[in-house]
Amino acid sequence: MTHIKVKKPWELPESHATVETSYWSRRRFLKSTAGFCGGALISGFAGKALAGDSESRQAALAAKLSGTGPGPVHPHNFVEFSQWSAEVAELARALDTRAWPIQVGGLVEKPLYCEAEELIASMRLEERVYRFRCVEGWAMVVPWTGFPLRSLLERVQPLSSARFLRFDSFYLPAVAPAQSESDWHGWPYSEALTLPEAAHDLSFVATGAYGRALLPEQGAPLRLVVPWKYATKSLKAVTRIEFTKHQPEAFWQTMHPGQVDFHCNVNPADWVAGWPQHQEMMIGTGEWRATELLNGYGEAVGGLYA
Ligand SMILES: Nc1nc2c(c(=O)[nH]1)N[C@H]1C(S)=C(S)[C@@H](COP(=O)(O)O)O[C@H]1N2
Ligand SMILES: [Mo]
Repeated sequence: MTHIKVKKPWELPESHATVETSYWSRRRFLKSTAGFCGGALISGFAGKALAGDSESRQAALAAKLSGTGPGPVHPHNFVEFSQWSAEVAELARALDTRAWPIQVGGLVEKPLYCEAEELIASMRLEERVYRFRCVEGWAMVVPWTGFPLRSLLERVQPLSSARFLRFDSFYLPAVAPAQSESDWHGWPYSEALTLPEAAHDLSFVATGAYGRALLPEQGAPLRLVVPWKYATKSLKAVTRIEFTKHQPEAFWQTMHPGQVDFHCNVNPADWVAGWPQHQEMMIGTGEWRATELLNGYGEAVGGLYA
């Protein structure tokens, strides 16, 4: 029998992907926008910038741009390593992602504990070309490799009492400088989804991008990718997934109480911790455009919030 691949309405052609050299350099973004997710707000700027005072924002921007340090211009947001995006890549290379433990438990029939490599080898990998949008206002289109989160759900079989999933990244203060330097005790970086969100076809676990395995700074060996939500939800270096009955606290929600909502669904009407979200800049082309509700995935996921 011939197999006919039916195109999903949310599928983007690979030709829409951000040009790979622009993905890595992100130069145009660094020159033109200030930080939020890079974590400048973790430090002293926090209170003031949140109050929406533009002088503090300018200061946060200046600090972010001057903080490029000796690292390659290859910026990533990964606050466990540094609040300065440009030095993340170099610092993150200290993370040994081999023999990476993955634990999936809580309210499930069949808890799972194995190494990431084993899990990846047991999954059918596919490519997904997704829009990716950070609260800082930059956007890109990334060709990820990985597997649908849903296939992991099928494997562990959530109990009927499970309503949420909490995703934890690692806690390795000897390797990730910010985890030992910061006196803030909310580590590990964690995020959460509702069970229906996690079971949605679009929710994805990435193992690679642009046809290559993820590097540590990209969240190797496994990262979450939830394209209709701000990138804060796309947690890097997942090591634990816990199915829970009650809504878990997420990293940025704890950092900015009352100013970052649980869902973090992309919405042009939002102000996230004082940052307007009506516009976004495309990495690579530098084009500014209007933010789309649910990052353009409204048709696919709108039903989750109806
Ligand atoms: N563990 C962890 N995951 C994380 C973050 C982080 O600081 N730590 N930052 C988030 C934010 S705010 C963004 S914008 C993206 C950045 O992903 P990229 O560097 O692959 O573009 O990762 C997300 N996942
Ligand atoms: Mo972000």
